[in-house]
Amino acid sequence: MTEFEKRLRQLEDSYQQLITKPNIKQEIGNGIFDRYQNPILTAAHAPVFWRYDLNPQTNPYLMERFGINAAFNAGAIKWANKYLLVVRVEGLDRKSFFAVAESPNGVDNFTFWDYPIDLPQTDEPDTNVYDMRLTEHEDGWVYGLFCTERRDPDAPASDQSMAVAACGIARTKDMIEWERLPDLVTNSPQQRNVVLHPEFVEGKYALYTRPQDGFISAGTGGGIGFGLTESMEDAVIDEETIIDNKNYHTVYEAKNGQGPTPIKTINGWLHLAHGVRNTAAGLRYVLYMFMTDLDDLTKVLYKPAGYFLAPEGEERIGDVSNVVFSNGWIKDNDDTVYIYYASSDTRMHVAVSTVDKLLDYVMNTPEDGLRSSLSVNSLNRIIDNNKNFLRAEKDAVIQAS
Ligand code: M1P
Repeated sequence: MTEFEKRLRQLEDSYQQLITKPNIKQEIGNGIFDRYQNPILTAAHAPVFWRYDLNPQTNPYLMERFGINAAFNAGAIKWANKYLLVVRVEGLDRKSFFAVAESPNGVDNFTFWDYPIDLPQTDEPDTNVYDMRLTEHEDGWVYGLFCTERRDPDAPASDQSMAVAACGIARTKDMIEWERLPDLVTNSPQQRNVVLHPEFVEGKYALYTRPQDGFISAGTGGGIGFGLTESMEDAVIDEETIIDNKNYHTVYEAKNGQGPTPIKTINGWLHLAHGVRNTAAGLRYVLYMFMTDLDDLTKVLYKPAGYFLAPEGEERIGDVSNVVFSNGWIKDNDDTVYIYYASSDTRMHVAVSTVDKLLDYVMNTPEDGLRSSLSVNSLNRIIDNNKNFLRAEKDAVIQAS
């Protein structure tokens, strides 16, 4: 066996081991969701035939020709009985693109399809694309809304980081061929984290937006907005209503953004979102939840205090540390909810819950009183109730004996 063949075998063996490794639930969760032990997707999940030229004539050292840096921020959909993620795959060159990975069970064995998505361009080509949210709309299309980023045309030559973020729109009927539509037009100079609602509202398409003044800083924008457009073929939102604002001394103090498409339940629409605050160690991204009214999508009915899921252990470390981000979840036929989240802009994980558990969490967790003493009141109510309950239980045992 040649050195080339030996190395190729090693690469293929380690890839096979990785993609077939069973994922196991972590012990003792918080009762709301279960985390799993292994990330479900990493840069190393990129197929060997993406990263290497396998021809010994043209690549005698079998060296990497197209390195992958990260696999994160994935949209999600159940499709033909498979759990599909439309993953933000980032090459060593920092450009990200979309690629579909599928799993038979939603928690492990994720493998990438042979080719990344061939995303058509508009007249103004994207420099970078990322964070696709998938929505199966009642009009029959699957829409993928994502961030398209281009250099700010007003940036001076001395500044090579100023960018403009906008909402790109593509749609498909088979998850393979994608039709590109014009970018969303709003009154905000920049948009990220735009998500399409799955149902028509007043006969129009409804979108969750995230207006922002600058590329990183939300400035006067930053809340989760809501707006309507007549068409997705020429999507224009004239008026954005902020339905969930950033707020002083909360986990969404600096900015926030809608996560995946909300899930419809008998009690209301369940939303997963990310909240950002600034710290001495940099920005910290966590996930939080809230519920909106079935009839009035701009009305928030419940919003538990604080975060739903925050970076833990190794999740805290990566290219952009101290970040969790989610733009995909799947509600299965049996009401299991697979929450796909990325850690530190590096890798993908899954947390598993159910619609019932998420409803219980959202409807029964105390809301943020926005002051320490009100947080103490919430805690005291729980302690009082527990003491009363335990005393009553003890009394009942004494009486029975
Ligand atoms: O680096 C953390 C996240 O930053 C951005 O999110 P937001 O628009 O809310 O600031 C996005 O670039 C996202 O992809 C990234 O994970």
